[in-house]
Amino acid sequence: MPYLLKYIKKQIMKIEDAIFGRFHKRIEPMQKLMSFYKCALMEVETKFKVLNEEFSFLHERNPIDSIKTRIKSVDSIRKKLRQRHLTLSVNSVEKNLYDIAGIRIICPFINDIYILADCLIGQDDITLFEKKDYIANPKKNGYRSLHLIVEIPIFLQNEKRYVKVEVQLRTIAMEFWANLEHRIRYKKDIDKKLANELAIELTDCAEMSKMLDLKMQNINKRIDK
Ligand code: 0O2
Repeated sequence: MPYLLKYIKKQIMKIEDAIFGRFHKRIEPMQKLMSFYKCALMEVETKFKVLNEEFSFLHERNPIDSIKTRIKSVDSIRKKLRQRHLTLSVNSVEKNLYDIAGIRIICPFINDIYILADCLIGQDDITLFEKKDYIANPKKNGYRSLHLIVEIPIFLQNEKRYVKVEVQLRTIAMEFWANLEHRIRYKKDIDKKLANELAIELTDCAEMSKMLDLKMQNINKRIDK
């Protein structure tokens, strides 16, 4: 019986994939929605570039080291909808997923993160939807970053659309740590014992990176004085 259930489930997933895949490739609404996310990302990226420019003019240093943007792949969207038992449809994507458009702002110092986040949230065309401060409250594994979900208007030929964008702000040290942790997490054929050992080491590293961030920030403050 479990085999039969598994078989039926697999067949349903195949049908869903075919429908979702087809509708992604051929049907306009999904492509249209994805292009709205791209536009929203451009808007948010520009906002950060403007803030960086102004800050560097005022303080003679850049609060942004680098910016990364990404649009979630259709495969990842499908996976996420399925994990959450949500309908595979364009409406469902727009209504339920807030991280289709993602921008990561990498800063030299922790202070820069909060200054930039406050400046963004304070802009009158931005609506803050969600804020998760994993710097003040790191995850159990040591993960640190400031996450924001914001909504921004994009102006099209005949309409104005509001689009959600996930903003992740972190320091260079946090980015270094998160990239390595991500690599281990998504490595499929890693030995379980080794994975556990590495997870413990990474938690130690998270503590070290936190100390490093604080020390570097302190040095920077003294330079400024
Ligand atoms: P990807 O490929 O980076 O987009 P949600 O995403 O809202 O469904 P959650 O966990 O409530 O789920 O959101 P949260 O906590 O805001 O985390 C979302 C994103 O933050 C993740 O996206 C990662 O990019 C990053 N992140 C969160 N926790 C960790 C962590 O422990 N380690 C690392 N390396 N990154 C983390 P995705 O969708 O997982 O992946």
